[in-house]
Order: sequence, then structure tokens, then C-alpha cells
Amino acid sequence: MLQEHFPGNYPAPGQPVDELALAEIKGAILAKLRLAIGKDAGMATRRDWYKAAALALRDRIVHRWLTAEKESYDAGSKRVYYLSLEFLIGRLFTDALNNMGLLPVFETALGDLGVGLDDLRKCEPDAALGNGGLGRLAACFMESMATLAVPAIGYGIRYDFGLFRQIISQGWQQEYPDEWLSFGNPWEFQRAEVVYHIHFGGHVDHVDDRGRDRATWRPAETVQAVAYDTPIVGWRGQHVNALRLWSARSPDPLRLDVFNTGDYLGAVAEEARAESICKFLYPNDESPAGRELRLRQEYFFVSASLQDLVKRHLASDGQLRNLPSKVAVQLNDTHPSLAVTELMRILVDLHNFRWDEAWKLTVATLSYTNHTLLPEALETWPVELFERLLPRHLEIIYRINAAHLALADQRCPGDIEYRASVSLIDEKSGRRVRMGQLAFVGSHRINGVSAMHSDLMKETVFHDLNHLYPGRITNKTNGITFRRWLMLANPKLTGLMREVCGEAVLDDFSLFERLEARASDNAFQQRFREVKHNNKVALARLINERLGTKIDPSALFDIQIKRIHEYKRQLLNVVETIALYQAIKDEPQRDWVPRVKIFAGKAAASYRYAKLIIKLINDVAEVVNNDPDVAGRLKVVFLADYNVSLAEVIIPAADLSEQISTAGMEASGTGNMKLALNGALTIGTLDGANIEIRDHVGAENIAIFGMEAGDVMIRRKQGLDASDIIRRSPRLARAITAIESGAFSPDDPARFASIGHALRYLDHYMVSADFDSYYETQRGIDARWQVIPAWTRASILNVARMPWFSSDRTIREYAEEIWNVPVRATAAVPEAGAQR
Ligand code: HBZ
Repeated sequence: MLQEHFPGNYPAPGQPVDELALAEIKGAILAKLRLAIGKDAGMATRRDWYKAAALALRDRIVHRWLTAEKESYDAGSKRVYYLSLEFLIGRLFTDALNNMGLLPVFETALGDLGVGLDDLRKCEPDAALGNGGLGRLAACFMESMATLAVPAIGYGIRYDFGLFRQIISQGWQQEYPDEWLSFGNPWEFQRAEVVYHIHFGGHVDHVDDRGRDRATWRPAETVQAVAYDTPIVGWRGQHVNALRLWSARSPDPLRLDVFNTGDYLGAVAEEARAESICKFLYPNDESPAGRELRLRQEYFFVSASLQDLVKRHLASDGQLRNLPSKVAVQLNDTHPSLAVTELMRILVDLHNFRWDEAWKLTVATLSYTNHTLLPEALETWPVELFERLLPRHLEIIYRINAAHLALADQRCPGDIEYRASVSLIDEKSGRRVRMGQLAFVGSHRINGVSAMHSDLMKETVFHDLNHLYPGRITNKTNGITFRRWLMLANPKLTGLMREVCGEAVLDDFSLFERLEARASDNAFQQRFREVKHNNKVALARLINERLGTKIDPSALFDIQIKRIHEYKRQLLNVVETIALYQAIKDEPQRDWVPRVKIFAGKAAASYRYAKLIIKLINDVAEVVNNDPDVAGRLKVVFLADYNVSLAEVIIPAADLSEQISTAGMEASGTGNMKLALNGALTIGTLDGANIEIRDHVGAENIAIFGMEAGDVMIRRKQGLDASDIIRRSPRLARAITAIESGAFSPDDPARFASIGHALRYLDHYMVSADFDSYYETQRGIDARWQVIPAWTRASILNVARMPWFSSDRTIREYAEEIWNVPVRATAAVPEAGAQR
């Protein structure tokens, strides 16, 4: 067996690799190049080399994959099915290499063959099948489930186009298609035999089958779902799970009857309509697209996934009544809420279950994660659209609702408002199906993604449902995979930690604790700073290459990277930047702390205000970066096309992490965890997981400012006019006036009028209200930065105290408290032969 030469050893940097293994890998890559790519070394492009190497690696993963599959099948293990419309996985090549312990041997092998691993790595397009936090969380969870040997399948859509490519042209965001599949995808296996029929439209016939009210759905349209599997390998390669993405096609790709009449386009129209389902990912983050095609996407992937898991279950167990003991289905937000109705339909209409029994099975099988409380983000669909697209599902919703409302009436007799608030149908704004309520009622556990968010769920949107179904809401604070966000993204820091905490730190993150003793040690601090400096040099180089902006790697790197959204308050950061700029200009001779403000993030294509904020950042950058008075002490950079790979370069280089959402609005955040793990200090509000980060790193190692969630609610009730606040803050007044007067947009002075207006009179996100507190806290950061040993100590302590935020911990909690599946008890133990 090939893998026998690879005892899963993870030689420390610089250690020689096993000669036998090296020869084997070289041979394998060359064989792939010839036999799978059809080229020899002389004519191969870099992309050919990348594909050959990826295929050679994939072979090695597949062995483990099949073994893991067989083991869990034979053991009859319970399996987790993670349903998500988004998986923001990024690149897989070095991730898989690292987890397989093959990074050093591949690097050496490729080097011997005359190609650089890092060059090849860059040939892989980012798989951007997600918008932001929700999609990236799904990707981290897939890696952690594989690491903890939880048998799992991730189900989603294989979008032809991922999240759009962002180009900045004269400061404005422009969107271009992301053609991530155009050169093929070496990771995936098309399963041409795994095909399901997905139906839409038509009508429903009822038969009174001894009081069972079974229905037969006579659909008008059918689309096929074809499976594509990507192996997701866990740490040390001991377990591999599948990410199964569905692609849509027509069962009748070419209508010959139509073709023969000469209507060639008409003959393929059905094919085009079917394929449109998996054409693209909706670029909306925290606001539903509300389009029919989106609902078709949701049903398409839910139906295919449930048909698939039911089939697997029947093949292994034979009894659907045992479903909850063998199957746990996690709904990633409300996008897969139709699972509630589809599972009921499968059980009642297709497998003759009595309604009540089917309902028990459904609730015991499903659980739902909520990722946002923003009212505009809560998904609802017009009843009329449901009726047209999914008539049987609407009937099922009505029947679920009838029993559910009867329970509500029992709990609160005569309380019409209570009834209206828990109903699955919103009657206020036209009749609409509420997907959050549907997911809640159909799940045995509903979780929020940070302690504060889970509490707010109980107090706000789900208050009445929580009263009706007490004990269902639980918290599962998010986490991130340390393999990607520390080991891969920051090999230098990882190297230092291996040295100081011992090799076992790669498996047991509690050993991070050993950093604590060194946090004030001069020599260690020096090395720690060197690592950070190196990473900053790399980022500075990238910025210079992409934007031609020269930045000083010894300046404070102040980073805000995330989707552009009003509640995330990039605007607060810009206004503070302007105020600082004005202060520097007032006293250019002062010893200002050199700062680089780095922004990156995409705005939803239809979110005009967010796109205007991007333009403002770029316009401010233009003025500030070219002002000789500033003399480089303040620089503003907007990096285009933020994605997972760019994050992997920015995060290790960060000194300061901006987590400045309006309190009560960021469900958790996960970028906050990645940045702190890499030694950045956080400046943030008491929001989402920032609170738990503070609790872990210690209040003295994080800078908290601004209003708390309760204050925000009170202030909103009092009104949004900020005139008084602005009157009392000359600094803020001056910054806003500069924006309004065209100081940053001399070519179009009125460009940012709407921003000025919002800051003055519609301060919904409390940018004006929080400004002074934020500005002062930033100046406190300046002061801290100047005391190098204290700053370094805080930075080290941030790293040391982050282990709890590993997604391994999060997945363990889901497994124990929601899914009821076993996880690997301890961290994987390196196999015999591992180099110590
Ligand atoms: O989910 C994010 C939260 O904003 C963030 O705080 C949290 O850390 C993260 C993971 O739990 N939510 C999203 O990313 N939401 C979406 O991307 C989204 C996308 C399409 C929608 C609604 C929400 O229709």
C-alpha cells in the first residue's frame, strides 16, 4: 500500500523527508501528469503540475476515505448531515496536504521536479460557494467533523459560479462572474449514478386512505439532481468525509420533437431552465434575495439531500422509524427549512407513516442553527409562490400550523397577538410563509452562535416560540479550524509554538497555555515579533503589487475584513480615519503612531449604500495617501476581491482587529477569532463572540468601547437623530462636514450627501453615537502600541488563550448535546514512527 510509507509524520520545518516517500510521490506526480493530464514534464504548464499533484494527493486521500466509509457503515454509526446553501471552502490543496502530513514531502518532490509548491498552490481557484461567515463556518465544521471522526456528509449546491469577483474601478465596486470551474476541478468525483428527481408545480390529489389523508403530488415539472463528491480530510488524515454538492440538469435535455420543427433554441429551453437552478450563488448576505429561483434552489438541494439520506438509511437499517437514532440533520440557517416539510412528505406520502408518528420522527431528526436576528434577514416567502411551486408542501405547512396554533391557544387562550406571533404564516404583510418559525417548530434543538446571540434569540424574535417550546433553544458558540487559520496561514507562528509548547500542541490545543509563561520573556517576545514582522512584510509586498501603495511594515496594521454592511460599521472606522487625518494635519510635527488602515470585503451587488461606503474608503485613501503633511504616518488601503485566500495572508499580519458592529447585531463573528488567534488585539463592541473572547483573553488584553446592546435598544426607542451628539463632538462634526463638503470627492461634492444625512439624522447603527468612545479607544491603542513589551505580551496572551475557539470544541458540543453522536475521545495520537 502506498500510504504505508507515510506514517502520518509531520516533520518540523527543516527536517529531512523520508527518501522512499519522496521517490514515490515524485513518481506519482509524473504518472498523473502523463496519464491523467496527457502531458510530459517539458510541455506542462504550472496549472498542469498543480492538477497532477492534486490528483496524486487525492489518490492517497481516497484510500482513507473508503476505509472510513466502510468502518462507519459496518458499525452502523449515526451520521450527521449538514445542510447548507453555502460552503466557503477556499483552496483545498495545501489544506489537504497539511492534514495528510504530506506537505514537506510534496514540497520537496515538487522542488526536485523543478516547480515550486507555492506557485502551484496559487493555481487553484478559491471555491467561493458562500457569502461570508455562515458559509465559512460550514467549511470549518466540515474539517472539524472529519478531524473528530464524526461520520458526516455536507450537502449543498455545486454552483457553476461562486460569489462574484470584485473589481475596484475608480473606487467603485464592480462585479464579475467567478468562473471557478473553467479549468476543471481535480477534487470532485461526479457520481453519475446518484441522481434524484426533483419536482415543482402541478397539483395534489388526495385519497382518504383509512383516515390517513395521503396525498399524491402531480408535479408539472421535473429536474434532476446529480451528485458531485469532494473528500474532506481531517487532521492526520485518519478520517475523511464527503461534501456532496448537487448539480441540476434536465431529464429531457433535447426536445427532439421541437428540434425537428427547426426551433433549435426552443429545443434546449427546458435544459437551460433546469440548469439555471445551480448557475449561481445569490450574493446576498443577511438579506434574502426573495426570488423564485432562490426558492427553487432551496427546495432542489433539500429534496435531493433528503432523498439521498433516506435511501442510505433504508439500505443500511431498513426501518424509517429508526431514523433519529441513525440520522441527525443540521439546518444551516433557514435556507434548508423546507427539510421539515419534505421529510414529512417522504414519510407520510411515500412511506405511509401516520402523521403524528412522522412528526415525531421529523422533529427528533432535525435541528436548526440561526445566524442572525436582523429582521430584514429573516426569510419569508409569499404563500402564493409556495402554492404555485410547492403545492403539497404548502398543505403540509398548513397542517403543521394547525396543530401548532392549537397548542398556542392552549397555552395562551384568546391571545390573538401570541397566536399571530408564533404562526408559520405571517398575515401582516400579505400572506407569507415564515421559514424561521417553520425550522423552529420542526426541530428538537435550535441554536444561536454565541452566548449573547442565543440569549437575544430568547428575548426577541423567538421569544414566544421559546415560551411555547421551552428548552429547545441552546447556545453553540462558533469556532474556527486552527489547521487552516493557524498552521497553514501562519507557519512561522506555528513553528514557534511547536518549539515552545511541544510537538503535541498540533493535536492538543490546551498546550497553548505554555505560552503564558513566556509572555513577558524578552527573548521570546523578540522572536514572536519577528514572526509578526515577517508576515507584515509579506502583506506589504502584496499590497504594493496589487495597488502600488507602499506601506511600512513597522506601522500598526489595523484591519477590518468582512462583508460590507451598515451594521458592521466600516463607516465608523472611516469617520475615525478622517478625524485622525484631520488631527495629524493640525499638528503634523507630533510623533503620531504610524498606522495602516486595511479594509477588504464585498458588498451585495444590490446594496447601494454599502457600495457607496466602499467608494468613500477609496476616496479617503486617495486623499490621505497622497498628502505630504501626513508623510506616510497614516495610510488607507482597500484590497479588492476579499476571499479565503486573501484572508490567509492578511490575518497573520494583523496588529489590530476591528470588531466594531453595533452592539446586539453581530450574531457571533468568526473573523474576530481568527485574528486574535494570530496575535491581533481586538478593538470591539460588546457584541457576539467578542464578549466570550474578552472573557477568555482577559479584559486587559482587548479594547472594548461603545454602547451595549441594551443601550442601543433604548436609544433607538428614543429616536435616531444625532444632531445633539454631533453638536457636542466638534471632532465628529468636523469629520462629517468634510465628507459632506466634498473634501474627498472634489469631482462630485454631493456624492456622499446621503452618508452625511444618515450620520446626522438617521443614526440607526449608532455610528455617531459611538464615535467619541471609539476615537478615544483608538488613541488608547496608539499609546499601548508604543510600549512594545506590553503590547507584545498582550498579543502573546491573545494567542495563548484562544484554544476554546477551535471549531473542534464547537463540533464536540453539537455532537454531544444536539446530534447525539460519539466523537473521537481525545486528539488524534500520532501514529508510530512519527518524528518527535
Ligand atoms: O454567520 C453570519 C453572522 O453575521 C456572523 O455573526 C456569524 O459569525 C456567522 C456564522 O455563524 N451570518 C451570515 O453570514 N449570514 C449570511 O451569510 C446570510 C446569507 C444569506 C441569507 C441570510 C444570511 O439569506
